[in-house]
Amino acid sequence: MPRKTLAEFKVEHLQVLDENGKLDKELEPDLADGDLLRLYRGMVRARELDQRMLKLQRQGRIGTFGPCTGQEAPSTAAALAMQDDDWFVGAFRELGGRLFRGEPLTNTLFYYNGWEEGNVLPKEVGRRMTPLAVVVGTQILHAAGIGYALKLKGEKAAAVTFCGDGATSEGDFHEGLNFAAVWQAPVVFISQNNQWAISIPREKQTRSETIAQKGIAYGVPCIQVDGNDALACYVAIKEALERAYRGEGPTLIEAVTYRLMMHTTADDPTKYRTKDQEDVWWQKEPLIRFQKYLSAKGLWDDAKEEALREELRAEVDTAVKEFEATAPWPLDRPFDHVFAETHPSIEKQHQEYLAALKEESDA
Ligand SMILES: Cc1ncc(C[n+]2csc(CCOP(=O)(O)OP(=O)(O)O)c2C)c(N)n1
Ligand SMILES: [Mg+2]
Repeated sequence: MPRKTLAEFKVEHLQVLDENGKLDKELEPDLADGDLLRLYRGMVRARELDQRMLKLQRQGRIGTFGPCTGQEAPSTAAALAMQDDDWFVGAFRELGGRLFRGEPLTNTLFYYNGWEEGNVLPKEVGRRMTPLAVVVGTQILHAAGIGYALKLKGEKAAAVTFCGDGATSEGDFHEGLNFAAVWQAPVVFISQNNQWAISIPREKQTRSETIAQKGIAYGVPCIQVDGNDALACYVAIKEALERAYRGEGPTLIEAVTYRLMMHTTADDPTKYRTKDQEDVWWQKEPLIRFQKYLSAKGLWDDAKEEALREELRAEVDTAVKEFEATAPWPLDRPFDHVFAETHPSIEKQHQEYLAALKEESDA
């Protein structure tokens, strides 16, 4: 008997605003001018803090961090599309979204200076935002579990989680997608495909033509968007959220973007990629095209741009001053947070650590 085709699949790509700022009017989301301006401001705010942190790190004033420059669109658009009751479950390259959800700049600075206290957010902000997840892929499982819990509780809310392209090769990604699909949990999975997992280019890391298609195996609706196009990100995320609120389960969104900076400040990308490669992506970065779009709508001009940049730089300056004026937390503070109650073996290690610190300072 003849072989039969059982199923055929397709993966859609969505772009609303191309790299020159040209709009596809048919696909333009129905956003109020105020929301468009908030979205732009959110992305520029992340860029300003990111670039300032890079200088601070080079001056030895903060520790290692992973810059988000060039990747502002997906998480900021997500934060705009989300309701307060949705959970923001990020990895470590979602500065735009975190700040948009209300994370104070000083918290970011504390965290990247090695103080876990940076993750202690004001109550309303931290209520539905998980701490940064540096262990690649773990947050995907947290989001799947949170989505499951939201469904059990009958809440009309979703978990929105982010991961890199490299993270999609972790077991956690596949378990998270499968779990959320089986339970039809309200989860929006966003993979920021920035083309690199440290020094490994995407082509060497997966044979899949797209990251989006990885959803198909699990029965998860999927789409690829231009991740440097904040409008495309917004449209896809909003659709995914609506699907989740309707009880129709998870969605996987691949946001195609580029890591314009180093992996972290401990990395040197000149060892594995060329400036020409980077320049191609600088032409496609997300802020300039959005600025062109706002200008074409009569919402933006050079004077507004200058005023915004000045205002944000002042805000960052103030945050840096406040951060540097804060007395450091005691070095043994992490021991207080391992368990809610004291534990003999942790206490033993605590005492050893205090003794080692004393020895070091006496030396
Ligand atoms: C489980 C685990 N393995 C390895 C690492 C070291 N590591 C940190 S980031 C990273 C690459 C992540 O690449 P990707 O998921 O594409 O995210 P990106 O850094 O590009 O945003 C690796 C291997 C880690 N933090 N956690
Ligand atoms: Mg990556």
